[in-house]
Amino acid sequence: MLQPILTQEEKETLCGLVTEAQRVVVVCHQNPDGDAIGSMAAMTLLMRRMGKQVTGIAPNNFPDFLHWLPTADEVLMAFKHHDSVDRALEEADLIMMLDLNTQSRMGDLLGAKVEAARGRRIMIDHHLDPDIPCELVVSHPEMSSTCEVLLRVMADMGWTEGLTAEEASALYTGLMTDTGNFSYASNRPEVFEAVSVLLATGIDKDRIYRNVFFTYSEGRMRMMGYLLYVKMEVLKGMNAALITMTNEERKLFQVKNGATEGIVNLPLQIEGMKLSIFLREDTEQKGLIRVSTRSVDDFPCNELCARFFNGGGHKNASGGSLRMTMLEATKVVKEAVKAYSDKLADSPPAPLCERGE
Ligand SMILES: [Mn+2]
Repeated sequence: MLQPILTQEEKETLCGLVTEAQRVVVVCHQNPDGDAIGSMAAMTLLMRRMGKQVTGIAPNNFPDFLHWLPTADEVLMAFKHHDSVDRALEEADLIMMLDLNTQSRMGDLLGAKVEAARGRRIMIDHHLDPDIPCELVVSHPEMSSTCEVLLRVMADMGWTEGLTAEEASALYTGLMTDTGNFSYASNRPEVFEAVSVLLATGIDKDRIYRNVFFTYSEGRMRMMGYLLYVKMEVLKGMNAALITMTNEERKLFQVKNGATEGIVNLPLQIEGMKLSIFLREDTEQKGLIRVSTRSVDDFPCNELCARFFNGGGHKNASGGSLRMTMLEATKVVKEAVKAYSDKLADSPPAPLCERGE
């Protein structure tokens, strides 16, 4: 069984906020992912089950592979549905912020509108350092996803009584996408207890997997094959790989914007690989090369990107850009890899688990 995460006082606060609210707005972060849209969908369905009027608002568009989620097609976009967004926020008694910890994560436009709204606020999230004044903050950075936090909140409140398969499929999507289908951030046994609760509603998790991950176009699949077979350069001895792609090459495959998403992750599947770098020509600005980097373990992509690629980000995932030709950018990559040779070149493997004393 799922252990409680809310105190008695928090339960009473949440119960009061929900009971007194008639109109609820649910918001998520910019460039929404499966956890953002999944938690919004589940919360929307839950609040409707409790008789509330609910409006979902996202700062901007989300990927096509999330549109099958229940209620996803009614989500308002702050960047284009100005009037309906203003009206929903004006009328909201309660604003629920999901999968975000700071105002900036909603983008300037929606962030300012939410700040100005008079409704009371709840945050449910799993990012470090929550930083928005709220009546109730439920923040659990140790958890896999906001969807996991939300399910635990629902269980504490007794709202999982009558949990529907639609709600469960939305929550499962967030758990699945934020853990790379349970390949990271998912070692806690509670993750699988949560999954078990969701599966008990009869959802088809295999179909959800296909809906989200098996959605490439034929062109995207062939482009991936080409980039791996023809364009991937493995920097021997450095455990690093480089893939480059020009706009000329992109045209060969007639792929949509966003089709290069995820390409940078692929070389890390080679045994022992520590760093992967992907360079692509920007589709709009001539002479601009976009840089994406990914690493495993302790290799600091953010530091590398700040030093060589005018960028930054997270330790294992960062990006930047260079104003130069692809040939020149390739040279910068090789210099960068050389500068980090002490961290990249072969060393004895780390033990899988610490030995007890
Ligand atoms: Mn998340």
